[in-house]
Amino acid sequence: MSVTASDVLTEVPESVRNDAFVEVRTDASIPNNVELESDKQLQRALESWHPNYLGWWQEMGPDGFQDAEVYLRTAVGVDPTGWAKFGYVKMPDYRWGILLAPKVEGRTIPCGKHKGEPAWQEVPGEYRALLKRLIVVQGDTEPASVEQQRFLGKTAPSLYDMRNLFQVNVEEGRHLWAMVYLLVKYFGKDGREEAQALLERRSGQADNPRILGAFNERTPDWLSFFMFTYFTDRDGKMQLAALAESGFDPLSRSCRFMLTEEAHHLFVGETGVGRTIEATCAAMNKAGIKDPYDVERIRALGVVDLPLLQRKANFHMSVTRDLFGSEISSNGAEAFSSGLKGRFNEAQLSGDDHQLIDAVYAVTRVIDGKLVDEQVPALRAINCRLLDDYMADCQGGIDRWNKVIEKAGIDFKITQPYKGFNRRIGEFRGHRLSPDGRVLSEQEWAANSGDWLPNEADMAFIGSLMQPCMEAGGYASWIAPPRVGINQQNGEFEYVKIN
Ligand code: BYC
Ligand code: FE
Ligand code: FE
Repeated sequence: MSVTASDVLTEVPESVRNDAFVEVRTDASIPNNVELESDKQLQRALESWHPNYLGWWQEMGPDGFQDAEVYLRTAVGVDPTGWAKFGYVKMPDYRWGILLAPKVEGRTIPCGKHKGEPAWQEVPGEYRALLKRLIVVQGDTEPASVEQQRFLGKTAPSLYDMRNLFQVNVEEGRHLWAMVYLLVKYFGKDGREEAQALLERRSGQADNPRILGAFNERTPDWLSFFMFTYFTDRDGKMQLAALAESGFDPLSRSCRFMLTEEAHHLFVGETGVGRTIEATCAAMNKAGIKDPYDVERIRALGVVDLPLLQRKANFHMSVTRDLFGSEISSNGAEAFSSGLKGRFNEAQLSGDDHQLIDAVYAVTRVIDGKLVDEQVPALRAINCRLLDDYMADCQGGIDRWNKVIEKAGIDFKITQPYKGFNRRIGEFRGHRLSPDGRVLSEQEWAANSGDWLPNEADMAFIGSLMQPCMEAGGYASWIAPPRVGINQQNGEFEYVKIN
């Protein structure tokens, strides 16, 4: 499971892969391929934001380890086969750059009312507010995730994992830069104010929280981190893919390049959960435990029982599904019909008018306590469709996790809970649904939810496992080593040199 270009590309949607190489100015004060040097006003605005960003990084970025030498990749180009270079870097010295995927000559708006018109190179005036809102919401999630993951370094199960955490963190920082570039370049004073506000909101803080729900939840342990990077970074993948279809070309190009980095975040999540499962199955087999529900004995082995993994997955899946917004949404319709945001793989969808004028889409609703599939105008169901595509996209890694369990001869299967399970946004809000899709009474929910979502004892147990392992080549009891190192490094490689 090495991070080769081809592995990474399987996570990057076909329609957004890059095909041409564009020179990146890596020597500039802000590395970029957007000719920053030729726009002095923009350069000054970004240079004045830079120290505030670094201040935020010091205050809210990884706690500790800021002096450690971390084996990180840095984006130095936008060619998918050779865009990154690896080397030891102290995180505050990371070269956060502004990188856009190459311009596609003659690109047109792929969907909505303006379909077929040349893609916008400037902000379309009539959609300014909506476009800014989409960029701000996207931008807000990036620093939020860094804040959520802030304390994890101290309990890293290995230097390899610690390095992956910091890699994800610096790249989420770069994603913030990507959105700030768009705000500052294209939205004048408003944009500069929004860029500043992105450094002021704080994940989980009551008086100035991050915008979207899942980004105010805690990521208190490594299992949460792996579930987050598998499930929540995958919302990132889907939303970035939808924004990569934007008729506003600078946003499209930004998101196309961000997707290249996103693939590694998903890899960290998938393999992190996968290695946790591997350690559990190996320990169970060694101890001769066949029953995955023999929880007390399994936990005594210092590994995570599979039912607990399922509950953690249930939690992360449900809060992430909320990130798609209401299934039926006029905002969603507006974003699509204006051409600011497409569907997943929009340009590849054949047999479709890309305008959805008369199209309908089935949305499941709860009506009189029953689940009913209703045909809704497809435009208004755009969020629902992206959510459905997301759920399909989640399944691949889950199937691979189940293969590990099956191979170990253990009778257990990780599944996706029903779409409406534990939802706070959209059609299922205010209803209680079981993971197998039954509408429940409040009493039934209260009696069972502890079996479906992590309970206090679960979280305390996971907490107790979070003992750091910081010698090169060593791993905590609950997680198996990776098959292959980062950039083909060997098993003893010192991914983080802690001074
Ligand atoms: N929590 O019509 P509605 C990533 C608000 S992740 C709180 O239902 P809409 C990453 C909504 O803002 C990808 N509020 O939905 C991952 C609206 O408020 P306003 C992030 C919510 O607007 C890991 C109101 O409810 N990118 O990159 O069509 C690590 C009614 O909204 C929530 C994007 O999301 C919620 N869950 O859709 C690092 C792409 N859901 O405006 C990074 C950009 C909805 O009335 N954003 N609301 O005050 C969008 O496309 C849309 O804003 C959303 C919401 C899909 C998020
Ligand atoms: Fe991101
Ligand atoms: Fe990410």
